Amino acid sequence: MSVTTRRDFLKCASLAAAASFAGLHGRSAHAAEFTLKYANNLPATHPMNIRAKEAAARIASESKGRVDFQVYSNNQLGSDTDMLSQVRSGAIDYFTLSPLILGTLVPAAQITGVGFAFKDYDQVWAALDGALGARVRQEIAKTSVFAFDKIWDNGYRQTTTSTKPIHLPGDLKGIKLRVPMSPIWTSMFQALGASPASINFSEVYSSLQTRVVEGQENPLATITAAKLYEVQKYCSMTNHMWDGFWFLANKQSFARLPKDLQTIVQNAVNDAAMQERTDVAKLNASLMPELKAKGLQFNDVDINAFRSQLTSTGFYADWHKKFGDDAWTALEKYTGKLA
Ligand code: X2X
Repeated sequence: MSVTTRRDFLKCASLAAAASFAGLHGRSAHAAEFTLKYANNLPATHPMNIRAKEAAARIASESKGRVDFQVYSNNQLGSDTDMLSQVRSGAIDYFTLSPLILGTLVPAAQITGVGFAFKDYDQVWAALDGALGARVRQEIAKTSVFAFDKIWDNGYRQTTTSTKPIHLPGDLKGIKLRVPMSPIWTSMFQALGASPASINFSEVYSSLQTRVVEGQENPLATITAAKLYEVQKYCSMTNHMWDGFWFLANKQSFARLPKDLQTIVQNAVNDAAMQERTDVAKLNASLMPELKAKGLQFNDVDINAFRSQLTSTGFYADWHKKFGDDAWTALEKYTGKLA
């Protein structure tokens, strides 16, 4: 190729550099127009990240390489507290977070985590994909982020300890139990008689390993993915709350995308959420034998005894007052009378 001017030379040099980079890293020589960072707190093996990576590939294909949707699993970009402030500022573009931890920014979002509220998944999805979910997303949208329509699943939470099985609320008395950073989580386990400690998920394994706390609570799929069975001995099937993850988007970042790319991203992510829900429900229903084989000792509990304790200690009455009659009525439309 004959070089006639300095400009031509520089153009040839940059094309040659891009071609060699592409050869080395297997990527197209053309960098994406939009690089989007999605972060979460779950291990790479959890269905959330499996499905998120599939969505990333779908977004790259449907946008013809214009969007590079990057998945940062397992607290790579910081703790939940860090990632929440990053998605609010736009340092990251997307972040999946429990409605209850989001409660530190949007108190009304905690309503979907009221103890023993949803009896089964039919009630959960009717509420979260219905008026209650819409109501919560409306509150979230008053901040610098908004939530995509379809919430991702975490599942029904079970209580594990390294010291003793939990059969009745009285067994929780004085138990140093890790809970996520959320007012309603702390309130509920105080009402049940435990000594809750608010710790980000990024510190849970080490806190259990060093006995800073003796127990925690999570769905079986999350317990398995985070290998918490290595530092816990008992798993009591309390099913004390359903929990999920709102897919939060920074508003300014999303607004910078042309409309066609916004649609591609939202459709791929919402479809991934629906697939992840199926994966997680299947896993939570099937992991007990595997966890038993890893040494976890299981027991069932009398759920009514726990529910009665939340009634008698005024937990339901207190949170009914905090959320207000309107929101509480919107919840009980799906759960039935709670107290
Ligand atoms: O922090 C937890 O326990 C986890 C992983 O379940 C949530 O993100 C709420």
